[in-house]
Amino acid sequence: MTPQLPASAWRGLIHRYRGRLPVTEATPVVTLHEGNTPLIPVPNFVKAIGGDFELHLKYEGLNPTASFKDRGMTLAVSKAVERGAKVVICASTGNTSASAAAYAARAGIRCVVLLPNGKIALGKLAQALMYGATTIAIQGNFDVALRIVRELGETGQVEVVNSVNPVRIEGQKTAAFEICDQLGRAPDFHFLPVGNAGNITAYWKGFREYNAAGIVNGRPRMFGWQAAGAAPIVDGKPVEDPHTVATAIRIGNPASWQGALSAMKDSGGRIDKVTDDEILAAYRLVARTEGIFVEPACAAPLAGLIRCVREKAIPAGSVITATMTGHGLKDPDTAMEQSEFKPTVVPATLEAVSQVIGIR
Ligand code: AN7
Repeated sequence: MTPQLPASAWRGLIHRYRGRLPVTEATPVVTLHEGNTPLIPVPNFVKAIGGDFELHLKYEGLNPTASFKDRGMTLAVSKAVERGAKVVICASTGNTSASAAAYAARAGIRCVVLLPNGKIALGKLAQALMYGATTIAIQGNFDVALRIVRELGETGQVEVVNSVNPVRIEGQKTAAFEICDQLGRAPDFHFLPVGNAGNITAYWKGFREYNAAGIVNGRPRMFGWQAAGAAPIVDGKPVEDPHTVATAIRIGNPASWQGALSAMKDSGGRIDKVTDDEILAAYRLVARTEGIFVEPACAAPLAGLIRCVREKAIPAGSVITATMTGHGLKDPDTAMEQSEFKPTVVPATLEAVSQVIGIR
């Protein structure tokens, strides 16, 4: 039975933005009611970094599989099912595989994921396994995995749901729509992490479309951030052996390289890199000042913003948005390392506990 819901009920982003997405009445909508994530102002963080602007974080970690990938995946799996696909496949640094596995489970089709062995955050691996994906760890990095997946796609026997599938970009652009809807305007700047570069391509498309439709007047300058050890776009050449603590963006040869460059050039933006130390400092700071726990990749744009403040590159009073692409719980190992937890073990008495807290 189809549940009767009030018209205002959130039913996922295909339902909300149907007119701007490549779907028809014939498309079977595979949804976990993704999207509609909060846009949270973070004044404590801005104060801590010495900024004099507004910053709002688009907390994409609150999607059903805890990353922004669900936006592209609801559409990619819906279109795959519409075409009669029985198997979806992707290469992934973790979040795409978690999302593909969930939406395939929802659709009742098979999912195969190729992951770089040993370089996947624990939570993401747990997700692929729990959702029942055929999980293959390859002895190579993401870029190699994606090459194999593309070759498998050419056999016509599997549907590739990486962002080389243009439908993924269409779904992901809805985050830019939501930001404008939530802010009542377009931001002056949008900051986000860059790995395979699908998301920066998607956001720029979304911001342009909303502006062209007259829903908002302006468009933001797009500021994308790579990790220093995996910064092919900044360095101007593919990175053979990328490395960074932010495993989500450990990518040496991004598929949407050109899309990222267009977003940067057309918006008057910037694509730059930050070190792992800068990433980790921002990762801790946003958690402690705002209670917002993100995975390390999300801290790349925050570290980038700290850099911009130092360079006085942001005009006073600017309205800035930044995408927090994935939830902090995805990567508990890095969180435990970074918080340097050394338990204070005490006798189980009021006195002993009071003494540690410093009250009496
Ligand atoms: C948390 O899951 O590429 O620049 O295979 O998981 O669109 O690639 C993940 C990418 C940023 C970079 N933040 O986005 C994958 C994968 C998080 C991510 C990115 C990813 P793109």
